Amino acid sequence: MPRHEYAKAPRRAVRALTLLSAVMLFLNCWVDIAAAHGSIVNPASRNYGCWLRWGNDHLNPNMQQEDPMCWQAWQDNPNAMWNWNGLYRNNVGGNHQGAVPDGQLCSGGLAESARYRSMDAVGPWKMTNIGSNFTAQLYDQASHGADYFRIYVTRQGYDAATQPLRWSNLELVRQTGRYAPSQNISIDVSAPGRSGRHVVFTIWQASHMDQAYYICSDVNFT
Ligand SMILES: [Cu+2]
Repeated sequence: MPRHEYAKAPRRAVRALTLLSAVMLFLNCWVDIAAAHGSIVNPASRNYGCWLRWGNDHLNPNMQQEDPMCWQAWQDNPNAMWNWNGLYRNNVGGNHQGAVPDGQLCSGGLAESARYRSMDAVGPWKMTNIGSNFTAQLYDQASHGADYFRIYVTRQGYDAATQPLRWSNLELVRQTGRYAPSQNISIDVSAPGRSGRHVVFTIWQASHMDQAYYICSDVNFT
């Protein structure tokens, strides 16, 4: 082999690597679109909880009796459950209260869209038992990271089983700083002075673009 042939090999390797990274970038975007996003998995968000309990058993007629709120969501639009990780709003510019009206907090103000309006339904959503100090766990398949989280818990006296959720029902109990991209993020929360049924309302401001998630988790303070 002539001497100059040796010099071509590294160039070929660089070209192959460039192509490979282009392909990986493309795959990464594709995964982001297809598999998407995330939610609070513990205490489980409304739609993640439905997916967890019924995703493998969605034709079971017992759902109506055992889990009426998931059943009404399933009847209204099965995608509320299948797309449990896709409840977000783009380009809200940090004006969460402007974008999300009272009574629509659990659909992120998306009551107009058929997919998520069932999340705002008032009734006996299944709860996760927690104590005053608990950890909120985000699972984010796309590893968007976070500019911040704001975690609110309803005030004692509010009853999510009979009253629509309004901003005035909420107390901000935790505001965080930034989180680096990761599939799993855990946030310690303290919400003393509560018992029984409550809603944990999480705003997750993702970092990859102006994308805000509005997440209701039904909890029982024990
Ligand atoms: Cu996303």
